[in-house]
Amino acid sequence: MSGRVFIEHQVRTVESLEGLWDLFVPAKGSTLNPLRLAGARHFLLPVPGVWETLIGLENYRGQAVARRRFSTPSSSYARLVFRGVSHTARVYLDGCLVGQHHNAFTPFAVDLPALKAGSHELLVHISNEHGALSALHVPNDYYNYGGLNRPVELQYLRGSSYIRFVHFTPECPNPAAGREARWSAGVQAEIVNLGPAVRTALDVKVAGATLAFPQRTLRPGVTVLSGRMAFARVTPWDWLNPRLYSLTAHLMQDGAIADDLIDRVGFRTVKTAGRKILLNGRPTFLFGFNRHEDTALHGCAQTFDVIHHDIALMRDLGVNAVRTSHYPNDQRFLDLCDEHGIMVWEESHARGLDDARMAHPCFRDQCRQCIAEMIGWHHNHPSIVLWGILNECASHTPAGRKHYAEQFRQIRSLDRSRPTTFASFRHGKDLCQDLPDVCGWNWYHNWYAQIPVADANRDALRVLDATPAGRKPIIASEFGGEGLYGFRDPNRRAKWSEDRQADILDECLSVYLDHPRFSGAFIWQFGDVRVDESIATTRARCMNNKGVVDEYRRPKLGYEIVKRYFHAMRRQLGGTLRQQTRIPARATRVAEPPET
Ligand code: ADA
Repeated sequence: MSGRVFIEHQVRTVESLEGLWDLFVPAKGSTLNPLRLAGARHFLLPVPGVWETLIGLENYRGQAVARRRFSTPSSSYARLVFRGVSHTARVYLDGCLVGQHHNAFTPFAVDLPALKAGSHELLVHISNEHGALSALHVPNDYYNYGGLNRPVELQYLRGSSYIRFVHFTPECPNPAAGREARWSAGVQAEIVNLGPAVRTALDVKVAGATLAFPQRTLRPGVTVLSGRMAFARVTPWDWLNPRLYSLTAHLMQDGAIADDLIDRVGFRTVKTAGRKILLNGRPTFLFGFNRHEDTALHGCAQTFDVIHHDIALMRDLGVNAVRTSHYPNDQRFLDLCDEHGIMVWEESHARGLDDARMAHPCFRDQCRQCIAEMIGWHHNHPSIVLWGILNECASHTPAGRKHYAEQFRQIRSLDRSRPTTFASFRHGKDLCQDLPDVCGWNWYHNWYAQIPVADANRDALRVLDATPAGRKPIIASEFGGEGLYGFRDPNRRAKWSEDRQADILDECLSVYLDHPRFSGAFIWQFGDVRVDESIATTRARCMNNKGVVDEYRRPKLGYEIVKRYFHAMRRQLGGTLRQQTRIPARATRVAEPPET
């Protein structure tokens, strides 16, 4: 298993670098030189993996060097693809610095134009420090782990050029018209040439249609090709019928396939109209969870079986949506959301940053890079229906507003096919509600406050509707309460008990799920997560315990209540949807269309 749940390349040779890596940690009081590891403490790190899962490093915050040796059979152009390194990486190959990256939650690649035959030493110098250069990885209500948290691949290229991305953007003027819907797509391909100029052609196939880019001279560097495709008859992607199609791109050189890229796409449009979110032209309602990537035995380096199990639990609970709080997620998780009809509010990395933190000298660049990588790598996922930013940052100040405005401009310059959003808790003091397409509001009326949700919600909506949010869809983006797994208190129902958490969720869902003013409701949160020691005073076990399952995925009392509400929503909304679009009674995992 590499970085996706399907094979991305048949022409490119992809070697997974998963498995045991050497890990070197500086001896106490010493510094770490990646090129002189003598004297460092040695561990073995399963990759993907974070060092907090290793005995003796459970609380280690600092630097380490991960080392892996490999051999190549012949000289070739190659790429190293890191799906996630937490949280700052400097990559050395045979003693030379060949790449670097900041942010645990977005992939990056390192081109190797002249990889010689023979054995090689790969070193990744990693830091999970809350250092002076880290504006987003700061002490927070989730944990900043250290390690190679997502898969690592070595890709051998057949020639000097490769297809980096093919962005497929479905469009339709009448998506609710069933068989008469007129689907088309914008296609933008990025080709990288690591060698001298070459003559190449490119073709892109989807659902029986082919877009052929005629032969041209590919100069060294990046070439962007754009075109359009039209489709006779395709089945839309919807949360009840998540129909996927293969996208296959071939780069041709001297009459042979020099490189390929396989992806999956879906035909769906998502827009806003007044106070509604429209999926394929019809109002929709997103219901589900906020989910951190964090489990007891893996930290943020979730293996595929763990990811798959989370999806299975969310399907059991009946969700039709998930919010990737508060950072871009592992693409294997997004692939499964595509397959299982789970709509995604994907969010760039930021949580709870005030003006001072947003003024950090690295803040703008780190946000810009995270957004560019999130959209660059995740563009084709049909399940992603919202791009979100800056959860509960300083949206109540003029300085903060400048950042929100800049980041929404950046998103719209990269992808206009999805609405934008952010989650605020500034309520009546927010200065940014004119900026997003969809407004997210985090409310904890019956946890941090102690007021009946229905009353508080009515007052809150009155305030909210007096702002620019009044003209837009609103999502209850966070609500819930702490519940310590195993703390049962059926009579007193004290705060922190599972019983009280179940009551809190019952009350919230009874208000938010059926409220005509809302277009979505996301419970905070799916699973309990580790938090930074610095905020442990309000976080029992040094965890955020608001999950409906704990960090071992054991369900709490609230699980069955949530399941009842969400399945009722599926029946109610699904029934309506089926009538509207004649969707088969049971969404089936459809086979891939026959390739032409
Ligand atoms: C905020 C924040 C979440 C989490 C939550 C809580 O809304 O967005 O990340 O910290 O509060 O548990 O209080």
